[in-house]
Amino acid sequence: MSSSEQLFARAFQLIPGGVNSPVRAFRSVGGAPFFVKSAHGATLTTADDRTLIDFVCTWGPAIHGHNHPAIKAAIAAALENGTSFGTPNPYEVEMAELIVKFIPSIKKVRMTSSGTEATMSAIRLARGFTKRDKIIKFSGCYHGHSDSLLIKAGSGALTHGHPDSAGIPASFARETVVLPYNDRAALEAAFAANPGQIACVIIEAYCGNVGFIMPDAGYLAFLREITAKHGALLIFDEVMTGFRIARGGVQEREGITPDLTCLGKIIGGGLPVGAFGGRADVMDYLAPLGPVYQAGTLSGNPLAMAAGIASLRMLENRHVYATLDTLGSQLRDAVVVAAKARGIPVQVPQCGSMFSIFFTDTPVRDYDTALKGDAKRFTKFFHACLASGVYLAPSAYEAGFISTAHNGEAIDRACEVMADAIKAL
Ligand code: KE4
Repeated sequence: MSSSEQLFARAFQLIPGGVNSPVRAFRSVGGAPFFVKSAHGATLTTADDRTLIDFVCTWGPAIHGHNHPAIKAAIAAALENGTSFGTPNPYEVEMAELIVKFIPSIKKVRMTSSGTEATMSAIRLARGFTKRDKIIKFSGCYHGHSDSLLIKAGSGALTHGHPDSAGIPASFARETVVLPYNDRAALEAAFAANPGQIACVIIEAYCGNVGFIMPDAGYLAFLREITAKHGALLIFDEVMTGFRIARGGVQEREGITPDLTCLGKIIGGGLPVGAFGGRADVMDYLAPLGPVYQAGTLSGNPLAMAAGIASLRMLENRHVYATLDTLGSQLRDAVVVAAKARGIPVQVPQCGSMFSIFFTDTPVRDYDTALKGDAKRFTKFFHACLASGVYLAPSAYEAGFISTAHNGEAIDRACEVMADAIKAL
């Protein structure tokens, strides 16, 4: 078996940057990525036969740990009947029934093959339903890589967006208003400046793509109120937080009812899946019933549905979330205590099995304060943990994830490693 170094050299010749998704390239923390040949429970085994305790959990899906026997068995059973039919299949119905049961705001749901497709489709649906073109998103929130959503304002609250990515026409950027997260005045000003023009507001209600940031008390309720007042749809992007923060996602924990919700990750059990759903009157605007077109060759794929159903079935018992919160608190406390003893400023926002570590004494509440974190110190911390067998997201601006498989030895060992890494900073 080739080593990670040999594999990366070959990959680099044929795949841009040697990776199929940029964040995997270690560009923001330096060094070369390792290749993984297998994953079980809380650990990854690399092509170099290193065993790592994994806090990326394939960016969220592996809430039960990697290669869970129940998910494996479900995929194997479905595989006996074929891999893809291109027709409706029984698994899709069961998946839809589970999603609707777990997230009451979702009355109808459409499956996709990625979170990007889910948010892109939800935006198009909101524009079709409201017959308005502008959308509001928040700096620091990531909703996948569709053109309307890869937009970030310059400074200021009411700036017309400037594309973060090359290749996005300025005409697209003009339709996306980017606001600071946790800023009520910015929201009020944006709606006042664009009367009757905002189709929707899309938000990661708990941000997981700028590190982990939670909203100020009352902010989400304010957002729900102002969108309803102005006839704009409220879209919760719960691709990351759905079934993770709570069985019903952030909306269950916060008691907010969005008009549409985007899902992904956990509902695929590790296979490619996304979904979007919500109010029936809005969802019925989708083809073949309505004028908003949306489609996908592998949407509702039987293997992916079987894996996702097995994953969701293991979440029916809500006690899972108490376990995940205990694990998250244990990790947070280990880092905070070590940093205090070392006299290092640190913020460790954590809710259940999502967390991040910012090296700053400023409470992190939005993109600007997140950037105040000492990225150099994070990089040193990241590599010290990795050298001792603990793998964190290779970026200071991502969330960490914990699975039920971390319970016991893995979390205890990880806490030791992280505390030692802090002490060595
Ligand atoms: P995908 O298209 O990657 O399945 O989902 C896009 C997406 C949408 N919404 C939220 C809140 C998300 O977090 C994501 C994807 N998350 C990243 C992690 N920061 C995926 C990892 C990657 O890009 O490789």
